[in-house]
Amino acid sequence: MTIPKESWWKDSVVYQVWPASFKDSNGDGIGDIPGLISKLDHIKEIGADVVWLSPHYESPMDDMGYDISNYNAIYEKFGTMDDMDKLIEEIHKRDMKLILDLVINHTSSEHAWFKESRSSKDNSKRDWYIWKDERNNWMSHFSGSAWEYDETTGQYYLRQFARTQPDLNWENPETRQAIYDSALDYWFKKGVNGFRIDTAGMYSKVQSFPDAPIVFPDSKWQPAGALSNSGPRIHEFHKEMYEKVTSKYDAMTVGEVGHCSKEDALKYVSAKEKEMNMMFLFDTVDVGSNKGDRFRYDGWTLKDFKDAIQNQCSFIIDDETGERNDAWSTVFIENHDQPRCVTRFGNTSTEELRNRSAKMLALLQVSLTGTLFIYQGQEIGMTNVPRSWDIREYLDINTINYWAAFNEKDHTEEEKTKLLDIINLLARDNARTPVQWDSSANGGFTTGKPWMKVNDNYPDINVESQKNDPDSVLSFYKRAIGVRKQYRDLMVDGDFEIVDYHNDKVFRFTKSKGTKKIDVILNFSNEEQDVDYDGEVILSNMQGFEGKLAPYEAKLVLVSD
Ligand SMILES: *[C@@H]1O[C@H](CO)[C@@H](O)[C@H](O)[C@H]1NC(C)=O
Ligand SMILES: *[C@@H]1O[C@H](CO)[C@@H](O)[C@H](O)[C@H]1NC(C)=O
Ligand SMILES: *[C@@H]1O[C@H](CO)[C@@H](O)[C@H](O)[C@H]1NC(C)=O
Ligand SMILES: CC(=O)N[C@H]1CO[C@H](CO)[C@@H](O)[C@@H]1O
Repeated sequence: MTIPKESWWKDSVVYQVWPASFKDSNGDGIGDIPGLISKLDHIKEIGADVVWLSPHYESPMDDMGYDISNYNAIYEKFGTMDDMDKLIEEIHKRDMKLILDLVINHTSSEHAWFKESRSSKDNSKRDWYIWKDERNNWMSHFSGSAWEYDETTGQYYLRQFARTQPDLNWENPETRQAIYDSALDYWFKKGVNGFRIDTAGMYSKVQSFPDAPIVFPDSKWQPAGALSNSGPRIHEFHKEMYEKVTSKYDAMTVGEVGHCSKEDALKYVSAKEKEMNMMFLFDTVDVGSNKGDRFRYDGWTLKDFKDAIQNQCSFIIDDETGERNDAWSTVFIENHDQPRCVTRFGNTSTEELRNRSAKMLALLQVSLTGTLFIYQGQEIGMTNVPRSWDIREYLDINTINYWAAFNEKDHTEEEKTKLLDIINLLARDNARTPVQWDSSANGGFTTGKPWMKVNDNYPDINVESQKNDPDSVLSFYKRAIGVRKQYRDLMVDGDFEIVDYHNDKVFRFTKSKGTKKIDVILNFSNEEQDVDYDGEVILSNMQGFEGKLAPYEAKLVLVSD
């Protein structure tokens, strides 16, 4: 089967829901599926075509649901299987599609498969996980050894994340089939339309499990790197999953592969490889940060930002011929692991600039090539948490561990303040505060006590107040997505070209297709400079034009041929 050239997922606008913080329906302070159903019309009105639901499965929640104890059950605080069936029905009723998170590198140690596997060395599922007498030097992504000693049988099991997240043994065909049946087929049969594939590059490990090369001389444990990332059989596994499952449905698949070269990335997403449709590239959201440690941050420049966007848009161009290749790209600037874009890349110093820069970033996003992903709250310009919040309000395990490790050593007040500034700018917690629905208590997210504090600015920034205001960020997102759909060939699929790469104040680029062209001008500066354009403005975050743009002013111009 070949993928049709213009597949539905290319044009789709995907709206990501992180269920714990979306909408609570029963007052327990945690978002849930009935809450999500009650807000589907909001998602539809923005212009979204697909809902991506972050993990909703049964889980002890050691890692916010990325530790699944049953692929065919729902985390009880999020609702029931009936609620989930209803969600699928209600989404389809609105002519939208649903994709789920697919977490199959590991399960929770509470999963029935692992309970059996650990029970004895001759259990029939022993080989479904990775057991060894001796451990190598691999490091867990959540610090320490990647191996956990299990007293029951006196062996170690591999767990590259938390100790309660044992890695599945993909070498065993029976295990793979069970994963396909339980984690994928079960949900396809219920009518879901695809998956966002977590840690999609990690399933195949070098089977001799050698020690990893030493990159941190001061540590006993070393990153497994290529011994477990894009390992020897990874493409065989993805091809099998495609052939046996995803190709049987008209599915959308988007992988999280982490950092890899374009050449390696294309092995996953080139259509002829028959593996997955597209993957996330992290260049834009990582600008200014060290790739292995986001809190080592030096600030970003507009040139870095342009480079990142260039990489993302030229992902579908063959470097040698300059022609289109057969891969597809993604566009995103927020997700559950990123801070809020208006704080990170815009300007929140005044309400006026905040509104304007949120709209400028919206205009940028809708103009870029690939499938567009929007994260809950982005559409109303939700911001990072205030700098004045106590560090104890941050609940993400990543932030908590980082701050604890930092404080084990001596630091000056100045160094502490600097790290707290960076945490406030970049922590994942910023994306995880509850969605601000209205100006009632807790932003209308819950009638109870929210599991995480609601951002104090909810009286100013909320869905209700923006819904009927034609000048709001929300109204702008709706309009911008409408323009993206109207000029689909240029905006979703046009050829991207930066006009003034060396300008560090203005980001100007064109998108073209045949003789048609749009000119996008974004003012990231506060400095005097004239600008000229030729054509009809079809989208702008400000009225009028006087030879120069205001700070954070953005214009999308349809160039006349
Ligand atoms: C935001 O704009 C204000 C007013 O022009 C300026 O003083 C400030 O430096 C800007 N902040 C950022 C982060 O660019
Ligand atoms: C910013 O947008 C909000 C929401 O639409 C609106 O209430 C507010 O008046 C705007 N502020 C300014 C200064 O434009
Ligand atoms: C960007 O905004 C600044 C501040 O208003 C202005 O001086 C400058 O001319 C603008 N740049 C362009 C290219 O219009
Ligand atoms: C970006 C992302 O979703 N990362 C996830 C990768 O997988 C680990 C373990 O499943 C999660 O903890 C991360 O959140």
